Amino acid sequence: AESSIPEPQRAAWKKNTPQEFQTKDEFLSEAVRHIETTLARSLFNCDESAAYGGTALAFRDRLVMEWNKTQQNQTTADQKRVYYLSLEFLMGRALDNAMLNTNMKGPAKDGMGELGFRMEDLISQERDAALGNGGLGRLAACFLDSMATMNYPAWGYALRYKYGIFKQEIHDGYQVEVPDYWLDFNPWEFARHDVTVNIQFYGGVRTYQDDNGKTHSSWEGGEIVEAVAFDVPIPGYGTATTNNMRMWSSKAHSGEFDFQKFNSGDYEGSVADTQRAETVSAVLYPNDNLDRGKELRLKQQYFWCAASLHDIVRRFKKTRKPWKEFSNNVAIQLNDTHPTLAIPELQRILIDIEGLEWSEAWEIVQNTFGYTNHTVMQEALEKWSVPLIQHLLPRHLQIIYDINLNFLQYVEKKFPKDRDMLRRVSIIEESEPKRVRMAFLAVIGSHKVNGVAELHSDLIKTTIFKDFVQIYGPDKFTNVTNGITPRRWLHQANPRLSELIASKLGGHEFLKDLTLLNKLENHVDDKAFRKEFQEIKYANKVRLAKHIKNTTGVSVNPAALFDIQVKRIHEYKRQQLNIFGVIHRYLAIKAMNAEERKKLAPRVSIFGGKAAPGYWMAKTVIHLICKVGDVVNNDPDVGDLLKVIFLEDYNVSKAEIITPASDISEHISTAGTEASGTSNMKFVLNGGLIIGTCDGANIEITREIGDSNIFLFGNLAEDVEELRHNHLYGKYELDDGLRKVFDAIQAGRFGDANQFSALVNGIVDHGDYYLVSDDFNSYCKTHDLIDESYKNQEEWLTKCITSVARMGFFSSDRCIDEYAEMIWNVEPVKPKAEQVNGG
Ligand code: CJB
Repeated sequence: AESSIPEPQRAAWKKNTPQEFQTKDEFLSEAVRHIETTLARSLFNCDESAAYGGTALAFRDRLVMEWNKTQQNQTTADQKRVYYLSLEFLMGRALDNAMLNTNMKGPAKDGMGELGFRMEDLISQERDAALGNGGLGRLAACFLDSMATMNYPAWGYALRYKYGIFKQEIHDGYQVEVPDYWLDFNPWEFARHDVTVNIQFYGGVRTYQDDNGKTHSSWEGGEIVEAVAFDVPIPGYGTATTNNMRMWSSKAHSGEFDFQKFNSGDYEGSVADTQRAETVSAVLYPNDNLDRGKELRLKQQYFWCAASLHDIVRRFKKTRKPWKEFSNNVAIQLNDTHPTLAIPELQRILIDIEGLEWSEAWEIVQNTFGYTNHTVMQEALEKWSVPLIQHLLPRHLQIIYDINLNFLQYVEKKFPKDRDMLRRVSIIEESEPKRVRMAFLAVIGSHKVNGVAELHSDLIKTTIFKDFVQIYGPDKFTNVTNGITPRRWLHQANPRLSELIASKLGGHEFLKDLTLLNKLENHVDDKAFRKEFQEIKYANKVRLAKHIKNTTGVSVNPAALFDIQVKRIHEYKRQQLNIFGVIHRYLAIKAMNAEERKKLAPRVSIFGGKAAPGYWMAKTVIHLICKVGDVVNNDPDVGDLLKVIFLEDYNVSKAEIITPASDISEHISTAGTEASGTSNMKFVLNGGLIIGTCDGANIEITREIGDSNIFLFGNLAEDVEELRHNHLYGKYELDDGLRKVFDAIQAGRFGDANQFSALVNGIVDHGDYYLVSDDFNSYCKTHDLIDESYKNQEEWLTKCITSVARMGFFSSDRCIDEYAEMIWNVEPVKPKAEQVNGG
């Protein structure tokens, strides 16, 4: 390592090591140098985008220097590392985060101010890194922030999609998808053209015997796609630790760019091969909580798993430790089943390439992996067709069959005579075609399986993994309730609130230990504090109102109650319940006289979220929201009493504006369907109250903040099955209020009723799977309660402040400590004293 380098060379390096900027002037000199040279712009054509670029590159340099030191330090420390495999990382923007985490925003802001730029304008030049769909991808991003902040030696492994989640435009009330080509200018990534892995697809398996008569298998032939590493530095907050997110990009293997074709004049043919290789990492699949089983998706999964494992194994081999040490050096967390192929892949590396015995290898595999489940919904559970895997990954299919055989023999011994048990738990579903149940493979190949909130972790043990609790015992299953990073979701999104809290708690320590927020309760009666808290909420609502005006043209009154539901559009999340409730309210207003209207609290109902391009029902819900908005927002009878807004293109950077601006937010999934939810936590942390069902993390939020500070409604998870049954057998009556809403829709009051018939019929005729009718009355009554509550502004404020003070549990730092202790068995590595950031 370092000590092997001769002293004169070390001295020369040391003398020339670039210095990290510490002051405004030093920052500015770096930024201007980048604008002039890297970006080739001058004073005369330095616009906001160039100024953003120069600032970002100056910060990137700084992060890369810290990154280098961190990596070296972690290598020397020789401790166990964590690898977080996620097909989604919803990172959002990086500049503000980098400035805040390095505590250098002030100097940067002043420096750019001298050039005549406002930092907010520069920040908003950046495109979101939107490599994810929703909660699952954002959770991965929060975890990276927490792991770096707490000095865990951890890497994220990602796929470098050329196109992230599509940009949503609304045309005439319909969603239109526009491609998100985000790599145009991405100063945060660092291409590693020297770090490549050849990934094999197709081909066949050759079996042969060695001199001792032992049988071996070897995967041969097929085609090669090259994986190229791109690294993104992940700075921790208030620490020098800068971790790495490694993204894999696909390109044609240099030997594969077909020179035969090229030389024989088939230029187009050879280019087509290149493009086919690049297709692997071209696009993020835009489905949330839905599995579509497409071949290219399977290719993506294997490509990224194989490249990551190769990288991890290569790093381990450098330590020259024996294989039995592997799982003492490496913990791999599978974010959902998307990376499950890493299990047979590691087994293949160990037995086919490294020559280990099956059982020795399998023990290493099980000790290495942990699996996080994020949903119990059937349509989201991945099941790959056996013929497809056979074709693409023939050796892996054999290994999966062998894993299954060993597993079923084990089960058979434990539960002799239970044939049905074997059928139920087999990794192979006996359907036509047969399918590989990836969740079962993930459970069998991991040492721990966790759900993401208490109710959810209980549910997986009684539903989808019930048999596995019998087989392995309950200890294999655990819970890690989700959390969010307070750096982005409080400090960055709501700087004024962060400052106010810091002023009361004597500093920003709470950003690293969120439980310190509980001290805020001492200030709940402090007049000046209350006033400032309220003013901040109002200012955040004004900011959102401006955004609404700019993007939709609709003026909303910031003094109205802001009622927000932003998340992916999904039937189980029940945006339809919300918009039916809005229509119900509209009808009520129309029926009121002037006196009654005066008593009503004005409301703004705000929606946002993307629908998967092929999810027709979700698109219909967006359309209904837009059409209701058109009618309500232009009805002179209504005025300020109700406005309905659909915000286009909800994403992380917009969430930073939206989240601090709620009075109420909606988390209203059918009980038992939302594994956790994380926006619920963001809204409460920012001083908004929530209306919600007894589902996911709402339950634990209630436990923490107290049930008088949350508006819960609706049926419980334990009753859902029976209610569904009742619907199917006609043993229920459509809710009266809902019937009136449907009558209004069917009378064409929001445009062509045919457009919405599937939505209505799904409830009236087709079993109301999400129990909208059963919960409708309770939902509307709870909204009435909210109106009443909001009238008493002092009481409302007390609820908000108390809730913020009690949200400490929901920091993703707490999650990461739980994973580290219960699942990974890893310890932090303290940065070296000479490191700069945050030191
Ligand atoms: N989740 O975002 C997704 N996509 C899926 O395919 C499955 C689950 C969400 O994961 C979040 C993080 O754990 C949860 O908070 C959320 O409830 C769940 O729907």
